Amino acid sequence: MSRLSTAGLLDIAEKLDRNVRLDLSEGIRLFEAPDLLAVGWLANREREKRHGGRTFYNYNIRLEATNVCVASCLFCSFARLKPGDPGAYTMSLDEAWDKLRRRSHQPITEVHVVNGLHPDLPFDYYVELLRGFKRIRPGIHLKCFTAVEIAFFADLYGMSDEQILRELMAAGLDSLPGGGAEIFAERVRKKICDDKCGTERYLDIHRAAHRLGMRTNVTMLYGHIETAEERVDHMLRARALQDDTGGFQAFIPLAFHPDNNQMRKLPAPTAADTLRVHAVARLMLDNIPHVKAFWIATGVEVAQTALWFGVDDLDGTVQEEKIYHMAGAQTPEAMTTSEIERLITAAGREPVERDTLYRVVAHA
Ligand code: V47
Repeated sequence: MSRLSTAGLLDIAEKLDRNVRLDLSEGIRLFEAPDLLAVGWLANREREKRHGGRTFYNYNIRLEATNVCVASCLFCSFARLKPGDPGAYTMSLDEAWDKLRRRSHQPITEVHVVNGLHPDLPFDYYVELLRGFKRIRPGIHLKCFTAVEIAFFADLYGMSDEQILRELMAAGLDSLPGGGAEIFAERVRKKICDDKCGTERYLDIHRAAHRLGMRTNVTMLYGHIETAEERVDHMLRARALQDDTGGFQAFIPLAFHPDNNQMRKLPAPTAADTLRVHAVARLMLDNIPHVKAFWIATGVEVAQTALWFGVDDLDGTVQEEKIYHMAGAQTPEAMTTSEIERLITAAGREPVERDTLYRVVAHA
């Protein structure tokens, strides 16, 4: 208590004790308080209230079927503007399906797909992509296409966002990943990703997905030009939608990686910043069950440390990843389930393999 008092956080601790939610100014204070361990201690208390020491991970693969993209987000090192540009690729459906097919010996439970916004592919490409995955493995969970992709499909193929979601669900879509959120504040969005789906539409698409019965995640790209206030504002907008729908499963802060993109002059966020962002997210988001450290983005060691700073989930095995590795990530592209379990156990936490919907996976 005396440490919280010295840190100037006693009133916040008392509010949390009474289950009173924190407001914008308190969120900013949590970013500004010098005592990172005091903030982490509070976040850990909230984490343990919800999950004890349990730490979730899943056995998944990542697939980026194309990096052709009409958007020009300043932070992106992955996108190539046109088919035929150096480094541009689009997988055939068979190549994409093969990523799952050749892993038939692995008990994978999720395929996570994120793509560039390709201007020339037919809608059928995406429909068939999903159908093919389900043919190969009927029980697999398909977490595919960010809200930004859904908005792009709707505009390109002349359908409503909801129609696109319904058609993709009919083809096997099970949930939406959280990508494309970046920072909700219009000032930042205008500077770093002006030519893709805006904040209101991102949130509306998640709202529609929740209404249709899907679960989704929400991300936040941090460590570039955003202020502490804009980070907290981002969290509060996610919290407000969650009050209405309850459909978000996890909040995922994503650390900005500066290599090979138009913001390369900016330094990458430090470990202290990463730990704090995850901790503040746990403290502000009283209604989102999970805070995930995406270890590819944070680095393995920081993700492990974050398990004492509010984080209860480490994403998954991933196996192949391009978006971060093209932006300079030094992390491996894959971890085995036993490596993830060792990391969690060595941190004094209890590993739990989950499926995408956070049901415990028991292997025979
Ligand atoms: O929206 C792109 C980010 C996101 C960079 O829902 C970058 O479970 C840092 O959303 N530096 C896509 N970040 C990945 C994503 C995700 C990851 C893990 C789990 C889930 C989930 C979702 O990657 C993009 C953007 O915010 N990104 N470039 C970069 N240079």
